[in-house]
Amino acid sequence: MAIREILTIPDARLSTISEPVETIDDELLALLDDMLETMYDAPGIGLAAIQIGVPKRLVVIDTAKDDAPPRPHFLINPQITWTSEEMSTYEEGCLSIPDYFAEIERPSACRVTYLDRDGNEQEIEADGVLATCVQHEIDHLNGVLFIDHLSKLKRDRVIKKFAKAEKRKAVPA
Ligand code: GNR
Ligand code: NI
Repeated sequence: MAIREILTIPDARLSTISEPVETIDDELLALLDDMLETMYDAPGIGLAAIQIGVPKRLVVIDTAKDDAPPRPHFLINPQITWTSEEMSTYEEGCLSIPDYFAEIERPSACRVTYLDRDGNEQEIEADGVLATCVQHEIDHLNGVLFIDHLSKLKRDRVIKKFAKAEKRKAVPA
């Protein structure tokens, strides 16, 4: 297992639409393990493969409380099959947009189908933080970040701030 580097905005790779996984082999399982280790190390409650530069439709999630035993979920080719009409607002963050948080409105509950590590079809119905997190991660697979749900004005302000910080790193004063 290895901790991989997490891409941050304005890295253009984060806008990639990720490709479905065709075969679950040892290499793919090792990638899922790296994703989980990288997520726990960050720490975060979810991670999509594109965040470590791999454009495959893979997500890892663990929303268990810090004092509870770990409960990792591995989602291969996840698809949202239902969303509630009821919406809820959650303060979201993203490991690819460090130290920035904003309230985002999404469906309060959703159903998701996916393949697990053994290639078995699974379906979960999620609500609360899990529903928010699953939708946030599936957005990543489609090249969408949570700031894309903000007004253009707010989004551009965030991107500009990160682009400036990047420049300062590239050209030390
Ligand atoms: O760690 C994370 N926390 C979080 C909080 C609220 C809504 C979504 C998330 S996901 C985020 C990790 C991440 O960037 N996953 O893509
Ligand atoms: Ni994210």
